[in-house]
Order: sequence, then C-alpha cells, then structure tokens
Amino acid sequence: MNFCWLIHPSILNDKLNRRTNDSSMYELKSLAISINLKIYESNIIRVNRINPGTYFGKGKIEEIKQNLCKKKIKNCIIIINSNISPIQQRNLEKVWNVKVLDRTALILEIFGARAVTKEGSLQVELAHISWQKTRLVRSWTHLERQRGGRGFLGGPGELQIELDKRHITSRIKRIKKELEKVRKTRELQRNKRKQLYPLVSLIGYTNSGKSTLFNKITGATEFTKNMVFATLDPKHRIVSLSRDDNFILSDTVGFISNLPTELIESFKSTLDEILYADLIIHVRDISHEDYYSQNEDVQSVIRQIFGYDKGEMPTNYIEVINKIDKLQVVERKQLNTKNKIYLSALTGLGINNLKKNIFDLIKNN
Ligand SMILES: Nc1nc2c(ncn2[C@@H]2O[C@H](COP(=O)(O)OP(=O)(O)OP(=O)(O)O)[C@@H](O)[C@H]2O)c(=O)[nH]1
Ligand SMILES: [Mg+2]
Repeated sequence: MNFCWLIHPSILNDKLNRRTNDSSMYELKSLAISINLKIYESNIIRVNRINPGTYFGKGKIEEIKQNLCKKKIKNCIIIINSNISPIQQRNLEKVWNVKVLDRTALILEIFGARAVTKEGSLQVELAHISWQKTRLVRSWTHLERQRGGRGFLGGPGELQIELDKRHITSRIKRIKKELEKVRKTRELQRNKRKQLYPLVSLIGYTNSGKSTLFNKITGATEFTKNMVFATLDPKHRIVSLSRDDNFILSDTVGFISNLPTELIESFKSTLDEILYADLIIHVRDISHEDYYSQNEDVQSVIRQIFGYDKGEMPTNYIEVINKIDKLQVVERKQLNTKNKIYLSALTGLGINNLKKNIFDLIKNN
C-alpha cells in the first residue's frame, strides 16, 4: 500500500481558479483514491508567491520536513495539486527525501493504470513521453533520471524512462505512426457505421454519469463507478426505436480541469468521436458543487478539439442535466428545452424523453 500526502496550494490572487479550496482538495483526494493510494495527510497551503526554485517558501518546506521526520514516514509520495517545474520537483525531493508528483503526473499515472486496449496504452504513452520531453528541455543538464507518470508506484524494476531526448523523439514518431494506423482503421469503421446510422457521442466531466446513461439507454453493462476516469476507451452500441429509427451511441473518456494538453493531443483518435458526431450530448452533474466550472472546463476542451474561439460552440450540441434524483423534489425545475434535458441516469427518470429528443434532433439534422 502506498501512502500519499496531498497538498493543494491556494495561490493568492489566482484569478484562473474558479473552485473553492475544499472542492479542489476533494477532487484531488478522489484522484489519489482512484489509483489505490492511501491518504496519509492532506493540507491546503497558502502560497503568496511561487518560489521558482522550490515552489513553496522556506518555512513551509521545513514544517513539512519536520512532520515527515517526526512520523518517520518513508514510503510516502507527496502530491502537489499544481504544475511544478522539474527543478522545483528535484529540490523538494532532495529536502523531503520522498517522491514528489504534480497534478499532471498524477493524471498521467491514472490514465496509465486505466489503459486496457493497445490504442489506449499507446495514447497514454505518447502523452507521457511528450510531457517528459518538455521537462527534459528545461532541466536537461540536471536530471539524471526521469520519473513520474507510468510506474511510480512500482518497487524494484519499476518502469522509469531513461531515454534521452533523441530516443524520446524517435519513440514519439513511432507511436504517432502506429496511432495514425489505428486512427485510419477507426475512421473506416466510423464511416461504415455512419453509413448505417447517425453517431451520437456522450461527453462530460469525469464522474458526471456518462457510462450510467450509456447503459440505461442501450441496456449495456459498461463499467460505471464513483471513481474518476472509469472509462478510457470509447464504447459503441446501436439504439433502436423502430426499424427505421436507429442511432449509434458512444461513451467516451471524461474530462477534468487543467487536463494536460499532452493528453488532449494524444487522445486525438478517441476525441474524433466528438469531432465526427452527428449529435454531441454533454452530460452534466447538477448535484456537484462545481456544476458551473465543470461546464466551462468541458466547453473549453470542446473548443480546443474543434479549434473554436471563445464563446463558440458546435451547433449539434445539447446538454443532459443529470442526477436530478439527488435534488429536492421542489428543486427539480423541469425546464426541459430542446437543447437541455433534465434526467436521472440512475433511476431512469426522463430517459424516454431524451431518447425521443435524440431521434427528433438527428432526423431534422
Ligand atoms: N444519484 C445519481 N447518481 C448517478 C447518476 N448517474 C450516475 N451516477 C453515479 O455517478 C457515478 C459516476 O458514474 P459513471 O457513469 O461511471 O460516470 P462517468 O461520467 O462515466 O465517469 P468517467 O468514466 O470516470 O468519466 C456512479 O457512482 C454512478 O452511480 C444519477 O442520475 N443519479
Ligand atoms: Mg465512464
């Protein structure tokens, strides 16, 4: 069992962060738990100014060191909910004498643990080594070994990438080539499916209920769990209303705030599901404290995929407002419109209405 110590830096005047410290910490905890890390300690630390060499100030670093020494914690990983530079990472590891990971490394690790198919594994590896490469550039002369990402949990024989930049570049090239093949096959399959039936893609923040909705609509039994990034590879199923009314529903990978750009880049073939969909359904969790900021995060990834400017959204896009069973009955304002449907994927409340809407929308497309 690996222990971790979670630190959420609350940065003074951080205008980009729309979440409360508590909800950021809650999310960080669910990320750590999702790869079986046992949380030893969690702190929200105020950071007035980011120190370029060590991220935190001297006092804080010393305080954490004392705490680590006092409790004789050895196999502990400190996870910082921000992006830290390789130099900051190295310096902190030196003082604390434990492994230090940042948010991107943790997300890459989770994706690595979830990858099942060859395509999924290739995509994760590409994301990981692309990220490693950017870190090599910045501290090439200092870093003898690269760590983080895949396999940091492993004991002896753990998979550490020790390739130099040249090797990484050629590996990136090879993976891209392989992924391009997969992408072409996928494109062929998609075209075949498209000739058959329209494609409807479910997207949304991780844990918003996409797979639960997918199962409810299709009768499938895909893995759903109160766990971030439960789904990595897209799944497809045909949904029929009548002989002439059919569509293909796809369930995709969930999004998260500050998703590493390397992941978005690497998951291109998976994200094509969204790009080529006849209808995009954004599944939102209305019971979540960050309901609004999650929406902004998802919309910003969609814009990135489509290459759109701020404020612009695809026209074939609707929202499903999920988990209304968690609201008080009086709160369940059933303000269904053509583009916004309130339902509960868990209980099935409102599902038939959604199905009907999907058929109407794709018919009039
Ligand atoms: N109460 C309630 N819980 C729901 C509802 N829909 C989904 N859930 C729960 O939310 C959790 C996440 O559901 P998933 O369907 O796995 O979510 P997802 O969006 O596929 O998550 P990722 O694959 O991680 O992106 C599970 O515990 C579900 O049981 C709902 O309508 N009501
Ligand atoms: Mg899922």
